[in-house]
Amino acid sequence: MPKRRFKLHFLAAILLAGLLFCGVRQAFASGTGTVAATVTPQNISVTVTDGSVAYGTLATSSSKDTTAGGTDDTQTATNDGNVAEDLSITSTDAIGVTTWTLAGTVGVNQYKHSFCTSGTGSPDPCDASPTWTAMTIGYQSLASNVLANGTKKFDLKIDTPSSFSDFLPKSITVTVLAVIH
Ligand SMILES: [Ca+2]
Repeated sequence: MPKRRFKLHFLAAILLAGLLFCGVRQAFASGTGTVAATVTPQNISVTVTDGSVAYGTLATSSSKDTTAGGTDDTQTATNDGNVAEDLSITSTDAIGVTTWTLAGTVGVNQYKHSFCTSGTGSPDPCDASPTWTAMTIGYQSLASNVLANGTKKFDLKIDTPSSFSDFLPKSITVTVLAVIH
């Protein structure tokens, strides 16, 4: 056998032995196990449909609501997040030239804006014997523990001021806030 060829064979044998040695060593010196982990990003979200109420043109010291006996425009808050939520509600003043201040009673340029979630009506509970709660600038509880994809129906009611300083339209924003239950 030429010397050079023998050397190559010898080298190959060493490499092969090395590979075998490593493979054997690995098989006996360690092992692995796995954990398949998943995570879902928490989403806290709420939508209100249809999200628009028009009370129309109203006289002083009058009221109008969104029940079947009023504008028949019950609103639905939907938990479109992926965790159970608590919902709360607030109203602004009525803005436009002379602001109507939100209050628990009506007065001069002072109005009341209420919400209802309970009554004896069906399918809209507030269509009969509604329980109204005057909204405030701060949030008040609208619903507790609304499950993901769950809904809460509510109606709104306005009581107009005892006197007006102007006769131009007023804009009000009602906001529903969702926090994790
Ligand atoms: Ca509407």
